[in-house]
Amino acid sequence: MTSAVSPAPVFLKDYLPPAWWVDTVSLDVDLRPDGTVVSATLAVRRNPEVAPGPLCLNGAELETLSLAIDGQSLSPSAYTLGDESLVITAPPERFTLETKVRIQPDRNTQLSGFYRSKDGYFTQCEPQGFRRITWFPDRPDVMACYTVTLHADKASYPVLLANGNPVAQGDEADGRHFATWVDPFRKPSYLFAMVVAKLDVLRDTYRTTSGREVQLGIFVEPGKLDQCGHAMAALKKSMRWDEATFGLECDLDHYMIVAVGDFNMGAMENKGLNIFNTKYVLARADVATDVDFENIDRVVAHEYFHNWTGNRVTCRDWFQLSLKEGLTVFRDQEFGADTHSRQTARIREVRGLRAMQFPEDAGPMAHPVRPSTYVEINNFYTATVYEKGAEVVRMIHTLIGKDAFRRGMDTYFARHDGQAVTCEDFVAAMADASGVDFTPFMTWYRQAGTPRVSARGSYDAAARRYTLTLTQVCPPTPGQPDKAPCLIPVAVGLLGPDGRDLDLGGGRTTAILQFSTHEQSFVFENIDAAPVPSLLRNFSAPVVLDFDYQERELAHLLAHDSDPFNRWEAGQRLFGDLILANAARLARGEAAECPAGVIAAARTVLLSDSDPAFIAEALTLPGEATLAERMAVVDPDALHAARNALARALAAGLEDDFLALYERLAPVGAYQFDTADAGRRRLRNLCLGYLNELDRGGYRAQALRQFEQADNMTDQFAALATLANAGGDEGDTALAAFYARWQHEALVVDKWLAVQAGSRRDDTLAGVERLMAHAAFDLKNPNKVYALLRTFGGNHRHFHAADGSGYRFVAERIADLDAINPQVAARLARCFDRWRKFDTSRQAHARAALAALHARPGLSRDVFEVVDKALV
Ligand code: 0A1
Ligand code: ZN
Repeated sequence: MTSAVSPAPVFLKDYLPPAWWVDTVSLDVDLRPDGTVVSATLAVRRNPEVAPGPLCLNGAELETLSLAIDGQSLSPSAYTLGDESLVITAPPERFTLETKVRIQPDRNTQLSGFYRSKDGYFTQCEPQGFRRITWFPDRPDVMACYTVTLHADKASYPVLLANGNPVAQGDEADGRHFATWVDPFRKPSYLFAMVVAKLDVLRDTYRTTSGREVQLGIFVEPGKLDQCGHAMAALKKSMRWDEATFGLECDLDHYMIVAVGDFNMGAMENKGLNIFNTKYVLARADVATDVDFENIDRVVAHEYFHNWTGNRVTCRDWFQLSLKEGLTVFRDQEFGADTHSRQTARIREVRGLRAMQFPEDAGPMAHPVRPSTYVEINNFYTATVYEKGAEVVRMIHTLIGKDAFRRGMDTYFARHDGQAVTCEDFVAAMADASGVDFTPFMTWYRQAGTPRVSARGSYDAAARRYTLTLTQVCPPTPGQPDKAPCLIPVAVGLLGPDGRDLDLGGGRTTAILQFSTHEQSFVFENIDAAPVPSLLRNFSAPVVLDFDYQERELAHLLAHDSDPFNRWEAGQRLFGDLILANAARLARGEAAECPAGVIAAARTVLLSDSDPAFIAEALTLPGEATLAERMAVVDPDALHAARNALARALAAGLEDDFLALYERLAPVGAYQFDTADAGRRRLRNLCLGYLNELDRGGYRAQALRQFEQADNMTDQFAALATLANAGGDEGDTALAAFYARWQHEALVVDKWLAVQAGSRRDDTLAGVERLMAHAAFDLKNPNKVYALLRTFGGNHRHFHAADGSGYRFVAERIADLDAINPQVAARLARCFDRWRKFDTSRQAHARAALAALHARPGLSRDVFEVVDKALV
């Protein structure tokens, strides 16, 4: 669908190198009550490799005060000034451009550019926020050295930070002060950052292997220093890990992390001055869960790793976003696997991929890892670019092995340090270092959609031969009706009747098949008995794999597979198949069933001596959004009821085991965040959750006791979540007590909002509507919006309510929010991605809600793109 004012898309094929380079940037930033005056001095020179042309600078919401070239004020005939562009028609070959603008950070509710938050002023420049600070060729292939001087009132804003090293500071008249920072590294404008605020700081130092001392600082809201220790430890761990794993050292004298409560995303890797959402910095046992602690490790590492993969080597243009994001997610995943548990890390990655990226890849916003067109780049910070991008890097790692991958990384940095490059450059480094031809692999970067692989096995007893035949298809996606086959690494093992791995030749128990055509057969010789195949071990490729497993084969894999991922996977298939079959039964008015074999298989896992974290993952049922992808027409009520029915059946069948385990796993000693303890807590809380499926007052009382007595947020919140989903009054009691206790901890209030928005209770929408008016909610704060509204949008049964109430409610909130913060509004609009998978009545409600949104005058480009594509 298009409208008369459709914003124009941008295309990768139109990329042209910049006609002008900027070598140095000097910024003087003066914060005054009537706005901030930014004076910029740019050393500009013509790019000799490009045909001469005008200098085009980007800007947005800038009040231009003056323009000069080489000290001479620009004559009006020399330039064209628009709202969002400044074109200097025929500048000299090399010149100094001076511009002076006023900006209004206090009115900046988009949180892009320079904006006000509670404790001061902060920046967010990726991808196109720098143009909201000053006129600039705001594209990542223009890299410059920056010097920044900040001036502000000293008492209100004692902290003045920018990228690089502090070189001067001092007092000025009228109680003001200044600081000058010089960043010796050339960088694209999206990595620029400055902070003018009142903050406390936790300082530390780090010595690199080569002996360089780095000053570390974590800046947070006054009074929160006791919540910074974990992030500081994570930073130092990440630095050590990158040295040990990739030989990459920190190149900076100062590495600062600043936490801000108003932030659109998780965190930002600005050179030497990372700016983080408080959610990924602040943690203390009583306010943060084990999952929060682990996420902080991952996000701190992610931003630190960007210093090499993103900052030292950056992206030529925004189509290459996955060059830095896919690779950096892969690196943070590996860090997480090495730091915590490799097997549970992989399970969680895949669970996340299936819940978020697979639906994206099957919906109206589907795009390749390296998109070829976009309307609004902010809409492309997606699960596909990040998580599928990481899977693509992981497949390269699988195909060439760890050592060649390391050589590929070395080659990449040797070739491209200091450059802005493309995904092809990265793959070429891997190809050259390994000697492998990656031409057939490039489909993964170009093609959207999740390939579907079907496997068939046949065993020839006389020939002692097992033949595995694989076929692949990739469904059409917007703009890509016909798909080419992908090169898919399929890791395969064969389990013998005793559950042991068969020898696939030379003692190997896992083979990596390179599956690259529509259909291919792979033959395994010397196989003595019909095996059960263990396919796609460790999830070796981001595909959907179909194999017609029997229930007993899945139970065999669940009990014996030497690949822990596939043990988990077997359980997910067993549960998923049963839930879908039961959803169909319930929709026909029949009762749900639970075969004894499924209960027995679950008991075997529960009572096994596996790692508790693994047991918990194995007994966590697949999510509704993930299962919905397997239904031709989604019936969210039947799906929800079928999933709950299985949970109840498992609880009834394993009640004594859950209870015994709950008691056996009771904490010994005070809380500490540690992988093993976290695993035990996770399993114990899973037992509590299952017991409460039985809807008994005694188990609710037990949950309430845990809620009241816990010395840590993990156990307290798990009990709260159990009660908030259960019947009885205990949920309301706990919710009220939780808010009374934590109302002054913003991040804990977010949990309180989310647990209500995600609740199964029948009156959830009414509750969310009430919470919109609660003092705890604020539509201007992204974390609050994500906690309440996006969680509701992910509440499968309530968002997709048959009467359309969920759709109408969320669509109206998107409209309200669009006037404040288009990026966050567009993220919320993604809740509508899968509306076409539902019945015609729900579709009619969703279409009406989307059409009303689409018709609104003044819709942002961000929301327009999402809604327009949803309606196509
Ligand atoms: N590069 C950051 C993510 C990020 C992207 C955009 C932002 O604002 C619009 C903020 C952060 C990362 O990958 O961590
Ligand atoms: Zn990133």
